[in-house]
Amino acid sequence: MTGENLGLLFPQWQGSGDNLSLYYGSQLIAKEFERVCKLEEVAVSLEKELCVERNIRGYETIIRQMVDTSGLLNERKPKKVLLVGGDCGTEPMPVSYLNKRYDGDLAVIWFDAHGDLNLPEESPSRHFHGMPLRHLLGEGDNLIIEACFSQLSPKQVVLAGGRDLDKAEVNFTEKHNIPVFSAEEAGECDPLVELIKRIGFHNLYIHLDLDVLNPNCFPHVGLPATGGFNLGQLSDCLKALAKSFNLAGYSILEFSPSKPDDIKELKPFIDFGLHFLAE
Ligand SMILES: [Mn+2]
Repeated sequence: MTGENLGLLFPQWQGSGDNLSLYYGSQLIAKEFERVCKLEEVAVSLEKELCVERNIRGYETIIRQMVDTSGLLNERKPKKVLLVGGDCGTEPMPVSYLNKRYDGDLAVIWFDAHGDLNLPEESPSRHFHGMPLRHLLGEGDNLIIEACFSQLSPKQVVLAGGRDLDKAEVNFTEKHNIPVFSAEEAGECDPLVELIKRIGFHNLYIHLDLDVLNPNCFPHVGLPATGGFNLGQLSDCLKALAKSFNLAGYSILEFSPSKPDDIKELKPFIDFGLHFLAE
């Protein structure tokens, strides 16, 4: 790993409300990376009692952990970021940092069964992991938006494998023309590559919430949703994207194991991350 690439372990689980296995899942993934390279860890609270403030569960902890991540990014100023989470609420700092660093020339592919596009006041669960993309797009809680390094515009965002979106999220994607590719439509990602080329982006952020995978082949997530990518298809897809663009950021999130062995299907996605960091 060169000095300009940052591997970040951010085991935040508070965005899921109460799923501490996301914490342990991130540590398991990190262990695989750390056979090869060092990751920087953002310290997170393990206190189970979380208050709802400003319509977000665990708000105070989440914002504190966000500020710590921001400090780390400011200090290291990486050119590339690998993010090992944790819940999807770990994304605002790494994505907004890279978007600023690449001056808006960054397409963000959101591989996720969910939209992560809720506003705090619209979220039935108040769980922040359903809200990070909306905040990255500049809507939601003011203090979180202000903590971000930059804002995305809707034309930078593509949802891949999204199939369990709330009504308000569907309305938002339609209003802003955010494309939503099903696993079938994405295939091995040629249509995604073509779309991003057509818009003219050179740099890419790949958000990988493991619930984008079909639970028949990978059920070890907090919020499984019927359908989705199979393992080989997703792995081919990531490779096709990385071959066509400069990969600036990559995350692996929401691994919720019930036993350590559950990690074995993740090998292609960990190898992909190792390759990314080594370049
Ligand atoms: Mn998600």
